[in-house]
Amino acid sequence: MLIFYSDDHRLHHARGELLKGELQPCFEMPARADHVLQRVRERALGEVRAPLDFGRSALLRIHPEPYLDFIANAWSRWAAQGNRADLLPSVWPARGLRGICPEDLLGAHGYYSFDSFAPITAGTWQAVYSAAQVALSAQQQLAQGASAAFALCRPPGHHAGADVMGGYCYLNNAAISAQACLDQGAKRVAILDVDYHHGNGTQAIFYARDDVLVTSLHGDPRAEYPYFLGYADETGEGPGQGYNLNLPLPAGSAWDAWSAALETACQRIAAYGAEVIVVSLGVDTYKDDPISRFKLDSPDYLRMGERIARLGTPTLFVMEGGYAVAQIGINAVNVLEGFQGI
Ligand code: SS9
Ligand code: ZN
Repeated sequence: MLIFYSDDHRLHHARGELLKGELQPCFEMPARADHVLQRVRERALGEVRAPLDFGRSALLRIHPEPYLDFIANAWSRWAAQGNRADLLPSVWPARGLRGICPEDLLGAHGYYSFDSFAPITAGTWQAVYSAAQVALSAQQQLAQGASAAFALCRPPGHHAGADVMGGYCYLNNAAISAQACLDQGAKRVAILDVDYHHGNGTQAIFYARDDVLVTSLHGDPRAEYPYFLGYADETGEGPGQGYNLNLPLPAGSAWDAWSAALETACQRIAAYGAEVIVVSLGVDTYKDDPISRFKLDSPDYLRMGERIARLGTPTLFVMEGGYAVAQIGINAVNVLEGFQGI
C-alpha cells in the first residue's frame, strides 16, 4: 500500500507535559514517526510519498475558521509578547463559567482546548496542517480506487473536536478524511478507533450524524483519560442515534478481551454497510506503553490487521497514538502487514 509522510511533523516538538505535578518530556515526540517510517522501509511495505497540498478547504469541513486561525496565529502573537516557551493553557471554561473566547492568548487557548496536553510551539501549525494533508493525500488514493493507504502523520488527531484541542491533538485527521470521502461521493463511512484512548473528538464531531458510524475500543473512561467521554451508553443523538458504538475495556485487557470487542465493532461496521473504513490507528494498546494499561503484544497487531481486512472494505489507516517509541514501528506496521496478508 502507499504510505504518505511529511517531515514537517518534526516542527512540532513541545518541551514538556504535566505528569503528576511535574513538567516531563512529552510522550508525543518526533521520534515516534521516525520509528514507524523506519519500519515501513525495513519491511518494504510500499512506496513512501510526500503529501499533496489540498489547502484549507477540507479542514474547514470539520474545523471552523476561527479555530484554524487561532492555531495558525497563536505562536506569532505569543512570541511578539516576548515569550519563548510553549503556549500552554491552565484555565478552561468549565461549569459555571461563560463560553466566550477572550482576547488574551492564554485565555483563548483555554477556550479552544479541554486539557493541558496541546501546547502550541513555533512549528505547531505547519506540523498539524501537514499532518492533515498527509491524511487527505492517503484518502485521495482510496477515492481513486486503492484498497488501502497509510497516513503516517503526527501529531495525532482523534482527541480534537471541531473547535477544541487536547490530548496531543489539534486537527482531527481521521474526521477530516472521513468527511472528504463523503464529499467525494461516499454515502456511509465507518471509523474504527483502536487507539487505547477514547477518540472523544471524533465521537463529538459525528455524534448527531448517521453518515459516519463511529466505533471505538478503549480504556474505560471511569479510570482512564479522557475521563469525560467514551462510556458505553453514548450511542449517538438525533439522526445519529445508534451510529456511535463505544466498547470500553478494563485496565489489563489483553488480546482475548480486546479481540472480542474488535469482533463486535467489525460486525457493526459490516451491518452498517460502510463503503470506506477509516482506522484511527493508535498502538498505545501495547503491553509496554508508558501511559496505557492494555496488554497487547506485537504479534496481536498482525491479527488486528487480518480481522480488519476480512471486512473487505477499502481502508484508510491514520496514525494516532503509541508511546512505547522503540516498538511503535513494529506494532503499527504489523497491523498493515496483517491487513495485506504478508
Ligand atoms: C493521563 C495522561 C494523559 C494525554 C494522553 C493523550 C493520548 C493521545 N495519565 N495524557 S493518543
Ligand atoms: Zn492514545
